[in-house]
Amino acid sequence: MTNILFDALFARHAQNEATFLTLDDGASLSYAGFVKRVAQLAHAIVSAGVSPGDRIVVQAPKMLDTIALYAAAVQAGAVYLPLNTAYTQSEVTYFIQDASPALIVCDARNEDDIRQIGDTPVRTLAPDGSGTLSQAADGLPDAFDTVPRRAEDLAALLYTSGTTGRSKGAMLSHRNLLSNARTLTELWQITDQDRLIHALPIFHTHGLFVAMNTALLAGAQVRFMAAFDTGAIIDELPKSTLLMGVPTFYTRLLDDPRLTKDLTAHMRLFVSGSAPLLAETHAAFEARTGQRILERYGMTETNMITSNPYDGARVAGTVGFALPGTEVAITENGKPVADGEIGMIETRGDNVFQGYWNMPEKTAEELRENGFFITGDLGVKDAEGRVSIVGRQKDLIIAGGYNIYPKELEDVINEVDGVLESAVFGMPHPDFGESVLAAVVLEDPELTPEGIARAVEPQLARFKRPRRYIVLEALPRNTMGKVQKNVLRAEHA
Ligand code: MLC
Ligand code: AMP
Repeated sequence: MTNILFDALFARHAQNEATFLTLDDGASLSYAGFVKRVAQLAHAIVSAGVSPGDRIVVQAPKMLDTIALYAAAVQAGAVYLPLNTAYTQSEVTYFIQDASPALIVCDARNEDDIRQIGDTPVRTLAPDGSGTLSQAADGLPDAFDTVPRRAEDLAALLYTSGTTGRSKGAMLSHRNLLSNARTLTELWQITDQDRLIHALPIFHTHGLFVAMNTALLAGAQVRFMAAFDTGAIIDELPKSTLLMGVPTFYTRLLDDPRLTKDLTAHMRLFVSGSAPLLAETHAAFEARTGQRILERYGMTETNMITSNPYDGARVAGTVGFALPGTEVAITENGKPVADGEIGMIETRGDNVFQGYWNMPEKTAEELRENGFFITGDLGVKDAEGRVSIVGRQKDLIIAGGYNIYPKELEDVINEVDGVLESAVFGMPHPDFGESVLAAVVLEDPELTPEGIARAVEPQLARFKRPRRYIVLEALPRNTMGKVQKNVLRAEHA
C-alpha cells in the first residue's frame, strides 16, 4: 500500500531544486526544501500525539508552515481540517466538539481562547516562526516514513455550513483530491513553466485544493501571498502566468487603472470560481486586458464539477462542461430533464466526497445510492452539454466567495433577548457580489439594531454579520406561513 496523494503531490519533488513558494518578504523555498520541512512537521505532529486517521484542526495564518502542515498531515496519514481564520471561539468550539481532533494548531495570538475550548493538545503557528509547532519542528529529522493510506481513506475534512444551520464536515478521500487535481492540471495545461499568483485563503477548497494541489502536481512556482491585496497582484502580474480567484478579485482588479493589456501580457490563464462571475465582469475584463476569464464551478463536497474549456469558447455566464471523469445530470424529482430545461444539478465521479462526518442521515439526503450528489444548485444544460447555473434551491448567500447560510444567522439572532424572529437575506453588493441583511421583529421595542449587532458579535465571524438590520412589524409570509425572502429583497433593494 502507498499514499497516492502524498506521492503525487509531494514525495516526487524530494529532489526537485526548482522554486516552489515565494513569500511576501521575497524569501523563496525550493520543492526539495519544502518536502524536508514537511517531514519535520510530520515528526512534530506525531510527537504531539497524532496517529493515522486522527483529525488535526488548523486555524492558522497563511504562511509556509501552514501549507507544509497540510502536507505533513497527509504524510502522517492524518486528516487535515482547516478552519476560516475569521471564526470566533464559539464557532471553533462546534468544529472541535464535532470532529474530536487529536491536535489543534492555531494562531499563536489565539492560543488562550483555543485552550479554553477543551483539553485537546494545542500547538501554535506565528508568521515570525515563533509558534510552538514551528519551534518543535525545527530540530527534527528532515525525512519521515510516509504512512500508507488506501485511496478511499480520508485526507481532509472541510466543514461547509448547512441549510439546517449546523455545519457539516465533508469527508474527502485521497482519491477525491488527487483525481480532481489531475483532471484540472491537465485541462488547464498547468506545467512547471507556470507561476501562480496565490492570494486565496488556504482553508477552503478553492485556495487549498484547486490552486495548491494543481500547482504541486505540476511542479509550478507559487507566489504565495498572505492576504489578498490588489496592488500586490498588479505588481506580480507581469512575472506570472496564472491567477485563480473569486469574482471579487476580478472586480477589484478592474477598479484599478493599472490593469491593462500590457500588464497582463505575460499571463496565460485567469480562473474564476466559488461564486457567479457576472457576464459584465467577464466582458469588461476582456475589453481591458484581452484575456477571457475561465469560469469553473464546484463545491466543497464535490471538488470541481465543470469548467469552461481551455481551448474553445469560454462563454460568459456559463460554467462550461462536466470535467472529464465527472458526470453532471440536471434533474427534477431525481429524473433527468430535457436539454434546455432547468433542474437540480447533480454530479457523480471520483470527485464526489465520502459523506458527512458523523451525519449518516444528512449524507443519505444529499448523496444518492447510485453515487450522484445533489448540489442544491439549479442549472440548465444545452445540447452540447454546456452548463449554466441559474439559481440555488438552497437558501445561501455567497459574499466574496464565502458561503453564508441564513439559517445559521437566524438561529443566532433569534436567541438575542428582545428579538421575536428574524429573516436573513442577501442583496446585490458591488464588491462582494452579495451582502447580508437581516429583517427582525422585536419583542422588546427598546432593542436597537446596534444592540442586536453587539449581541451576535461573539457568535459570528465578521464576514457573516449582517451589514444592516431592518426592524419590521411582521415578516412577509405566504399562505403556507413561509417567509417570503423575495419580497424582502424587492422591498429593500
Ligand atoms: C471580508 N469581509 C467580508 C468578506 N471578506 N465580508 C463579506 N464577505 C466576504 N467575503 C469583511 C471583513 O469581515 C471586514 O469586515 C471587511 O470585509 C474587510 O475585511 P478584509 O479582510 O480587509 O477583506 P479582504 O481582505 O479585502 O477580503 C476580501 C476577499 C476575501 C474577497 C479577498 O473575502 C477572500 O479571500 N475571499 C475568498 C473566499 C474563498 O476562498 N472562497 C472559496 C470557497 S471554496 P469589518 O466588519 O471588519 O469591516 C468554494 C468552492 C469553489 O466555494 O467552487 O471554489
Ligand atoms: P462551498 O460550499 O463553499 O464549497 O460553495 C459551493 C457553492 O458555491 C456551489 O454550490 C455554488 O452555489 C457556488 N459556486 C461555486 N462556483 C460557482 C460558479 N462558478 N458560479 C456560481 N456559483 C458557484
